[in-house]
Amino acid sequence: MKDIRPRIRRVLQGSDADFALIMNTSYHDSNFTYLTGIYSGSFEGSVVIAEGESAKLITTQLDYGVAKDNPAKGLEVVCVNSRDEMLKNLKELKGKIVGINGNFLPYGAYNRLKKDILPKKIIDISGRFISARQVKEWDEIELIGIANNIVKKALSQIEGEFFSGMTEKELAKTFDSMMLDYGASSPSFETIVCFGANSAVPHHVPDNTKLSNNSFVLIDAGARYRGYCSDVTRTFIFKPEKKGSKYRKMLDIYNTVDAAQKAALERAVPDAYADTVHIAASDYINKAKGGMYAGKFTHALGHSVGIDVHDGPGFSPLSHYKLKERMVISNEPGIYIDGFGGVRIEDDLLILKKGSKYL
Ligand SMILES: [Mn+2]
Repeated sequence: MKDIRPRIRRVLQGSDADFALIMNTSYHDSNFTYLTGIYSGSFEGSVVIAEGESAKLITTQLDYGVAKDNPAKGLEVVCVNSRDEMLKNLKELKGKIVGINGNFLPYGAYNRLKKDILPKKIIDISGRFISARQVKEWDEIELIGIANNIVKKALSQIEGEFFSGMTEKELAKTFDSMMLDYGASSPSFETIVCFGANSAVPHHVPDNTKLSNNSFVLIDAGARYRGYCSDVTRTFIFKPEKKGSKYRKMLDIYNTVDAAQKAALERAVPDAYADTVHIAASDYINKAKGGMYAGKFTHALGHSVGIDVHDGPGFSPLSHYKLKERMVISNEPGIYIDGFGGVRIEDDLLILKKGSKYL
């Protein structure tokens, strides 16, 4: 059985809040998943309140069954039949300071909540959630690992599905169904497939571009497994013309990105500052080949991966925090040449007690 108590402890330790309150609207706050361990159901309008070492989930008939089917150590489930009953539960809370996730709760819902729980004071503890979630529990890492195995298995076999003239949309569809076959509950985000020059656009949306010989195929995808995500990118060269200059250029870009990813990996160790990992990759790219690719790595090197694909802080020039064991951060350098194409290689990195490894 899942144990949510360490998560609650991590969120509340050192916080001014007496308890944490996460309220879903028609949207779902991923901190709700974090505090309950429940990754299915909609739980629209449901509330979870975490205090001390335990959490109380207040929900309705609609999702009560799902909640009952997903018991967790430290979690109590209460079913209410009306808004009045919900309010009664909120009013019974003893503490004076309520911590909410200000990054999620819309202004209207916040105002209603404020009235409902008067005279309690509301503070924003979104930062507590971000830092708590940045260091994963081992059971979370296991699920991110499975989500990684699924996407990597599909990526290792996808080349067999390539054919001249197919569209990016067709390949994306094939890829998604492979991930589902291998156990994903869904893609963790909309699969990115880029052919040829489209690979120079980091967040290109798959369209009807047709696959032609001697061109890049970039696939950036992830699987969701029991609420946890993976995010992996591979760049292939379809039917290369190995003697041509275009191929040599593509290969050179690829090898430069690959080496940059390895340079970053070497720096990703406990107690290193996160920005130094980004800088290792960007310096490598900027200096390679006498500066031929300077300025062509145009985004941050990585982001945390967890319940959300973009789960929190990662590797960027501004991320001046120390890496800790059990953080999971993507390592995804890229080089993008407008009108020609680009390469990105991405793996999800787990920081270990010593060093780090790819999931
Ligand atoms: Mn990513």
